[in-house]
Amino acid sequence: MASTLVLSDEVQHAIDNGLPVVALESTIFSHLGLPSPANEEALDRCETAVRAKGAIPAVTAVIDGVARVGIDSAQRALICGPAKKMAERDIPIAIAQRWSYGATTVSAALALAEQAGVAVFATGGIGGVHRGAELTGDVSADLDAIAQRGVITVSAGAKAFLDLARTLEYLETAGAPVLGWRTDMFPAFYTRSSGLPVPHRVEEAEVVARAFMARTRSSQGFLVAVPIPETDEIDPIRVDAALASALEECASAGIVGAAVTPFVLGRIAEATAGASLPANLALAEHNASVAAEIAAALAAR
Ligand code: PSU
Ligand code: MN
Repeated sequence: MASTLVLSDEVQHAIDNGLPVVALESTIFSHLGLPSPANEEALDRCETAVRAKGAIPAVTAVIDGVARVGIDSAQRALICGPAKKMAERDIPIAIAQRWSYGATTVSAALALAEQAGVAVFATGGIGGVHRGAELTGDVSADLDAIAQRGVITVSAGAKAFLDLARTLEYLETAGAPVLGWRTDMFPAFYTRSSGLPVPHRVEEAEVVARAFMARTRSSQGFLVAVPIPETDEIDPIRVDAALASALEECASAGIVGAAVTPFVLGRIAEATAGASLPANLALAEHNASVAAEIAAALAAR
């Protein structure tokens, strides 16, 4: 894989010169993450938010069998199109089989970011421990990647249809610090609080950067949990009702494994009559902005 990782000229230049860079996953921008044209809007808004804070955005993907960190303008249309979902374990297959577009999940994006030397990564929501994982064993590979890749992940907590308490327990066991961004509570994606406390609260990017520099192994990753902006939050009662029926439908339709997340997200979007889409865009943009602040604080050190 090392020999086939390609950086865009802009990202290569930024890394060579110690400029702040923010890696982005591509699943969220593909047809798997958001419907068109919301996915294109998401990409625009995330990139603009990163640049507004003086950092360089670096979308991660496998394109025509080549692992990339940073895309050029000709590749943007592809990024916003149909894709194969690609976790970290799938990267070598995507390369060997020359997938036209493997969209990175959090775990895949972290693997490519770390290899490229990018220290900060922004996403919408991470995967985690699924409800009923004691029976299905469904624990997202995102969690181990967050703990084991030396990269700071910025997300709006984990998706609300997960078992958030167990997700936090898992991160504790795996050794990933969870930092609440100006909050004491772990956020639940569409809503600002899951009701579960985070172990540490931080107010400033500078403190995140200082903590990251002080980590006890270079392979340790951090999770910075950023609540969705107040004005974009969705009514938790509406979300819960939509979630419950989506999960029931998922179970009765026999949907398992990697297909669960896209299915449930699609059903929530339908059931909340589009309220979840603007919320998803707003939180992704906000996370990108916070990530860029952290990347700038790191670059300044
Ligand atoms: N959150 C979203 N939309 C998504 C995902 C997360 O709002 O599409 C994607 C991310 O790429 C994340 C992945 O890494 O789902 C997790 O999938 P799984 O649960 O199968 O590990
Ligand atoms: Mn899974």
